[in-house]
Amino acid sequence: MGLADFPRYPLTFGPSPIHPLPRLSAHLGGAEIWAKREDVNSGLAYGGNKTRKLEYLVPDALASGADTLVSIGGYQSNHTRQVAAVAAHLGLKAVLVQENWVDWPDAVNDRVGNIMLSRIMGADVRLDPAGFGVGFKPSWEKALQDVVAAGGTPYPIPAGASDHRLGGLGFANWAAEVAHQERELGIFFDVVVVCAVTGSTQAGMIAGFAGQERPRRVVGIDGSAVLKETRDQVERIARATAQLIELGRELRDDEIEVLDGWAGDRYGIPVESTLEAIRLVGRLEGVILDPVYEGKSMAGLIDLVGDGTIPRGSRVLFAHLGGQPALNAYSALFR
Ligand code: 5PA
Repeated sequence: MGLADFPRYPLTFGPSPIHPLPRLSAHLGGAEIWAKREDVNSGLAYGGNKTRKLEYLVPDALASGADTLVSIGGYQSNHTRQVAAVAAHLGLKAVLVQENWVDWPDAVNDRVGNIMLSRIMGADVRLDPAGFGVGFKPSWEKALQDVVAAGGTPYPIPAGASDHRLGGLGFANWAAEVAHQERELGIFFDVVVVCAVTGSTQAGMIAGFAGQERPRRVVGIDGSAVLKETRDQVERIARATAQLIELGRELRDDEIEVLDGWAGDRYGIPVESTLEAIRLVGRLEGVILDPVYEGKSMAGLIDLVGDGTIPRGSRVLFAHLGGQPALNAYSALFR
């Protein structure tokens, strides 16, 4: 079975836009930087990378007869907000376990931004004091049991829709979409830069690009501050996805590239380079990045272009995966 044989339930507007970032490129003085915009990919609650992943989970959820999507994330999870939106769109219920992944002192961290949007969309939002971790949690098991006890049928969606058989397909499809857009534009991106946390975004890209004729680098920037675990997630999901879409060969180790140095010490806490990247891209391009994910991957891109690791003359595609609603919980940083 190839990728095209998997059912896909459209939740996006279509191919997400690709455009150059000319003032950022000139400022960095090396490679030519472009962006592909998952932050504007859908009309469902601001979209984002999870909306694309969910396009491949929804047919499975509907086929299972589920009436409730159950998922998990931090208080300011973008993923759970997208699950809430998709549930509303489909007329399903959503139960969301929102854990205290980030020890962030903002007084409205559990009230504004993503979590507020999920509440507006009618999700059953359950705050839980557990800390960061993308694995399977007791609170999540309990949420599933509660749905069953109430006579419902849950469909479990793990953190970031990553540890799910179909979790890598959305971004394998993204890779095909990029190739199509390249043909239309008559250009080629040598390097893709993407933020990695639960891993299936980068993993799907790797599996998808691996089947294309012309090789390119897919550089993951760790946003978790636990490089080994992030790399393990990306590798495991990339290999499983490659097998699922019948790539026909094993992925090579050098195809799995996750770099650290921009996450700081802790997931969810921006560092100086994050804030500089957010301000720079805001001021030069009018493009908004968040302090948890995209500000960190952009900080990585800026340094890799600046020090020549991404050589002059390269054309770089920054995967903008969304996440701006969380900015509302970080207002103190921009006063
Ligand atoms: C997230 C994830 P992966 O988890 O697929 O590696 O993607 C990282 C990522 N950018 C990058 C944005 C805006 C993201 O939201 N967010 C998680 C969430 O709960 O929102 C899964 C962690």
